[in-house]
Amino acid sequence: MFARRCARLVNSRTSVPLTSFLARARPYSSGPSYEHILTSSPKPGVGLITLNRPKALNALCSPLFTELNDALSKYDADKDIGAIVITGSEKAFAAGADIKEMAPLTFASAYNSNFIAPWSHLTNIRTPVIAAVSGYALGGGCELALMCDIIYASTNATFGQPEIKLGVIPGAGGSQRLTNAVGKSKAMELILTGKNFSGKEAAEWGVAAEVVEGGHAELMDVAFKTAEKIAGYSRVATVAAKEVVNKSQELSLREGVEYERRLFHGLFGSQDQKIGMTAFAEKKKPEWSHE
Ligand code: DAK
Repeated sequence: MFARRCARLVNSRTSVPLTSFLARARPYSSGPSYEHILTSSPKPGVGLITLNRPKALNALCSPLFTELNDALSKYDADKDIGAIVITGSEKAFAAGADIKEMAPLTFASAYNSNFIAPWSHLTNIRTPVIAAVSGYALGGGCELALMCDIIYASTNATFGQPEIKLGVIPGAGGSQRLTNAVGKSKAMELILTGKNFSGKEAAEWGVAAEVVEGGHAELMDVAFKTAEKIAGYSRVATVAAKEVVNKSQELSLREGVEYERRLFHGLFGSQDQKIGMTAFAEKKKPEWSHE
């Protein structure tokens, strides 16, 4: 099964340089066979989700989102997984929501079916999620990356919110999350003109944590290195750290600082606080219990 999936990946237009990490990858054992994504665990504690609709530049159709959400939920519930990486191909992270699926929609059909509501599921995932972006991350693809906790971009990454060119506006949080990242004036310029921005600009403007020189393989190396590092810490602490940083986007400074302090106090009830601080005092490597 996995060999077949890998072959599909090699033969597709994704041109992911597989040798560096898939040789060590294990299929995600409890994962079902997906049609539009690939899942594996290429490093200890790391769950990888590769968007895999190469012919449509990974356009985010509803079935893809159903699979993505399923894989995210399974990784989130897996005690062996401490970080998740979402990526696409060298050419496209995701070129947006599937325009061909959206084109015939009416208000009634979109409203009645709650079209694209499942998009926000990613924001409920408690495990840290890294987006590794090569190629196009447009519209919903850019919004998907913005929902992740850390973005790494390759030098060939092309971000943008081009919805204005289609007669609509960002619909999956782009107007809010992009504005939080780049500020109002720059976000207005990007969203009102629909112009793209590069991986280098994404890093300069704070959208991405880093732009990685080289191709997709180098990008994945950086993403895996960070994911493995995060997965090597106490899950109790990493989940709490993610939660408090996210609160900074929603609460006032005073409320956020109080929230952080409460959670900090709460961590003294965890086994891993004792394990981490005792290991430091004894000059040993902590063996986390994740409890
Ligand atoms: N949807 C469907 N198919 C797409 C697609 C997309 N977004 N992007 C590309 N494709 C398909 C193309 O149609 C083409 O298919 P075939 O013709 O071969 O069958 C194939 O992928 C290759 O594309 P191109 O031939 O166009 O490739 P190029 O290299 O020439 O151009 C491109 C690459 C990325 C510049 C171009 O494909 C492009 O401009 N794509 C559209 C980008 C875009 O406008 N994206 C934003 C879509 S709107 C919501 C949540 C989210 C959203 C809305 C609501 N709610 C929660 C309510 C999101 C909206 C959007 O994302």
